Amino acid sequence: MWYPGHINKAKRKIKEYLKAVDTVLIVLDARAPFATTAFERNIFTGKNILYVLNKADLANKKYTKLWMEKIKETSPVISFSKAESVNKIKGFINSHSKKKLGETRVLIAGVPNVGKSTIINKFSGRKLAKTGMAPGITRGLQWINLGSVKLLDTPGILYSKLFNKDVAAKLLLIGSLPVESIDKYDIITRAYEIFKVELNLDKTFEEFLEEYGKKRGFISKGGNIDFERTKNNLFKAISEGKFGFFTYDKEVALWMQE
Ligand SMILES: Nc1nc2c(ncn2[C@@H]2O[C@H](COP(=O)(O)OP(=O)(O)O)[C@@H](O)[C@H]2O)c(=O)[nH]1
Ligand SMILES: [Mg+2]
Repeated sequence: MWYPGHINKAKRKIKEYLKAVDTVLIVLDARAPFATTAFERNIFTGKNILYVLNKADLANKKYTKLWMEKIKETSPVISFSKAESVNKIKGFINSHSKKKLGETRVLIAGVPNVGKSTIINKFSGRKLAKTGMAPGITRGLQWINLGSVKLLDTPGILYSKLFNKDVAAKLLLIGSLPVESIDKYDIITRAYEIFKVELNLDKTFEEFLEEYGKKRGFISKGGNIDFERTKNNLFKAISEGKFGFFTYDKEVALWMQE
């Protein structure tokens, strides 16, 4: 399973910086709020934890509402998407944090690609943090100063071993795990099984790929479909919502925030 060294480094750095913050803004993907908690949340124990259900524009609204209600039972949460005004998050942080010496220091955390850097950039109004489709694009740690709020962007974190196949498959569907990095074929086929329910498909993965690759002209020299290219293009399209807006985590009962 994909686990670059920089994620280990990110965890060490986060632990170091945690001493300087009181509030942690955990960014989850609204399409998979449970799968996007696949990291050691106990490193944040004792901190004021706030949740953002991000990319709500790509999720099924009915489930976002259910997840909001569930998470609210234990922690403050808001839903968000990059099309909205960041004042929503500013207000949320201000109403749920205690200022120390006149300022609130907030660390933003989450698995790769949930939109942490995009939020930071909206906050600053400038393009400071690098954003992008490639998970792991945020490497170093940087503070963004905004009057009384100081924000720290961090690189994505994940469990070093994703034992749960469903979690890995959902992280693949939302683009938090790059498909190129997945060496276990059963995770890819599991992702397709989860995805096909949303579209009511009865095709096998191979049939679907064949059709998708042909339609886009991804043909290799021998005349067969270019499997790698088709697979990579397909999972990128799914994660960007090209097939529709789906919530893959439907069981809110999975939420057990201590
Ligand atoms: N549709 C949609 N895309 C988003 C949203 N937030 C971020 N993105 C996209 O998701 C990708 C990853 O964002 P980034 O901020 O780099 O994620 P990070 O790895 O958590 O820092 C980028 O292509 C963003 O444009 C959102 O609310 N909606
Ligand atoms: Mg980032």
